[in-house]
Amino acid sequence: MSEALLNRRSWIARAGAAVGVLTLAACQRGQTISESLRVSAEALTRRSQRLLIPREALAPEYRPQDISPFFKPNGSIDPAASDYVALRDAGFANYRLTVDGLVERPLSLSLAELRERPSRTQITKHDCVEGWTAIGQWTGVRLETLLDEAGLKPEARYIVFHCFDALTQTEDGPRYYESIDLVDARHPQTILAYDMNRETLTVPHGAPLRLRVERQLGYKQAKYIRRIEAVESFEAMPGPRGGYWPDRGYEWYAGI
Ligand SMILES: Nc1nc2c(c(=O)[nH]1)N[C@H]1C(S)=C(S)[C@@H](COP(=O)(O)O)O[C@H]1N2
Ligand SMILES: [Mo]
Repeated sequence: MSEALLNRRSWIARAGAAVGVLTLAACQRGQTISESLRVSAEALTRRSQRLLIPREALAPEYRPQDISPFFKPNGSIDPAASDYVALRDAGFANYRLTVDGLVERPLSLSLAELRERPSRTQITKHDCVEGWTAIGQWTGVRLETLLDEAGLKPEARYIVFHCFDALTQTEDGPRYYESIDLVDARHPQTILAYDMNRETLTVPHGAPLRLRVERQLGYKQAKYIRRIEAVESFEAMPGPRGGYWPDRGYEWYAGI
């Protein structure tokens, strides 16, 4: 068993012990057992990862033979925005990733330039709130590499991913975006992937570049990234709660 899995098991054991203590405490306050269990289960999901599992911990990684034969493309699978369509029709030869906002040296990088940088490959499990999972292999450049190259200003606290697609699949619908904090941004498994399962990322899976932030749920894995922006607060983001789905009621921190 990998070290990550072993570590995860011992956190789960500690988390279980914490539930026991919380449940006992709640019962002593006169709550019913089912009420106290519900309360303590909520407390566990909300706080366990922050308190019991270090945010820096690695997500489990799998073996090549574990890769799912089918990985469901989900959400946007064929963006209609004209700027995207033009890039796609030219094989993304003219694509450039912008890294800007609260940085000392804004970057504008072609796919070839992204591929020249050190890469990381990881086989991980993707977990969608719709109730499916799939294991895939991702190769890309670590987000931290780009942030260090651009030089984050001290005020920078969140990283926003601006995408090409509108989930309505229309030309002018609200475009998808997501954001993460600097703990996740600097996490070793947080990469901007240009390859999936040893092949160039396809359009349904987010070509030419998509985020993998492996300690969080599927909707945080922004596809079709056009711009990465460092900001100081949620006020500087496109919507009120820091992401396309968070703005529609999902958790901003979607830890798994
Ligand atoms: N830009 C963009 N990113 C997105 C989405 C989307 O619709 N647009 N859907 C999200 C959801 S809900 C999931 S489960 C994953 C799906 O990734 P996949 O298509 O590679 O399976 O992408 C996420 N990232
Ligand atoms: Mo999802």
